[in-house]
Amino acid sequence: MKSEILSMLRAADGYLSGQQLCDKMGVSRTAVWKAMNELKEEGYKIEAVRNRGYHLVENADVITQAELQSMLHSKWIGGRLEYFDETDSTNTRARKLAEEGAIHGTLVVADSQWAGKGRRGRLWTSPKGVGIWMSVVLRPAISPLHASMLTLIAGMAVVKGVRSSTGLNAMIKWPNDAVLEGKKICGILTEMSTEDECIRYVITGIGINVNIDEFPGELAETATSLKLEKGENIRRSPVISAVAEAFEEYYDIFLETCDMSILKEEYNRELANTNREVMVLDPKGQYEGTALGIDNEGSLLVKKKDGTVASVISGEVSVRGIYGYV
Ligand code: BT5
Repeated sequence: MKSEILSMLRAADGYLSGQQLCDKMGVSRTAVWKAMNELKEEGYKIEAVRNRGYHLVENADVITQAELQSMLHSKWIGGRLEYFDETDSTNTRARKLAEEGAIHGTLVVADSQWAGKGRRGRLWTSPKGVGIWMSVVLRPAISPLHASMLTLIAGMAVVKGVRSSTGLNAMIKWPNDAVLEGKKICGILTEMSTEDECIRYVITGIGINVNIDEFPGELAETATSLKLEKGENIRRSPVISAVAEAFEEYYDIFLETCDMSILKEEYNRELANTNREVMVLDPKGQYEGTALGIDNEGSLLVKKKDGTVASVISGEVSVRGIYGYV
């Protein structure tokens, strides 16, 4: 009921009387009044004006189950939605749900994580109320060999979603970051479960720093948030919604070929690493070179000092800028 009220208040573009809300939803005045009070307690600013009705003052940054339901316009992402005020890690939650049979597109969102995960056991700082910590359960009928490209798809979706919802010109740092002004605003963690060389499920976790004012210790050098770059508070739910829609769009295109051939050109335009001097941190030995862009398989092409071009596969190595994070 609360998500319906939110949708109706937004669509009303003015005031909506209690009676109109009761009639449309077929509930009592008391039920509407109770739901309004709950929404106010959750942080929404709802004005009630005598003889005119209710009006939603649209700038509170609230994420709840009802808020997300009323804001998501995606086709299949969020078909099942699980929201948590706090959790260990949305990826861990999504994994458990997937093991229990959760459908393709199940979306897990948390307001805070106490054990947010980065790649290879690293930690992801996920403070309360100021970030987007979300994971999607995917069940693609593709070879596990192609699954790492889903990270690239997610990167494209973040960049497009952030741009369309905030106007900020985020770029991709291959393979799993999005950056603004050379600093990290987003990290992506893709995990997979396979059986007999088939994918059982993939979890794509996306963390976006939205209204974080300050980063602890070393992160102060490498991380930033949408708020720090834009200079104003940003509502998270429209960003979640825009990223989900963009993800669906790119996912469908990716499935046509199971590689990056159609998306490569756009990806490379959004790539912050292009033509940058990078250090490839390969466990077999690190080397420097110039990043050229990705190939059809999603590997990063790096021109080495001796003129040869290496194709760097994500998952095995990290890439760092020589003159900064990118
Ligand atoms: C990542 O790993 O960047 C993947 C992060 C994925 C986070 C999302 S949140 C929703 C979902 N649930 C999870 O539990 N995880 C996913 P990696 O490339 O390994 O980078 C990790 C490194 O980024 C850390 O070692 C820190 O140096 C840095 N870092 C940690 N928290 C950060 C933050 N909030 N913003 C920017 N950098 C951060």
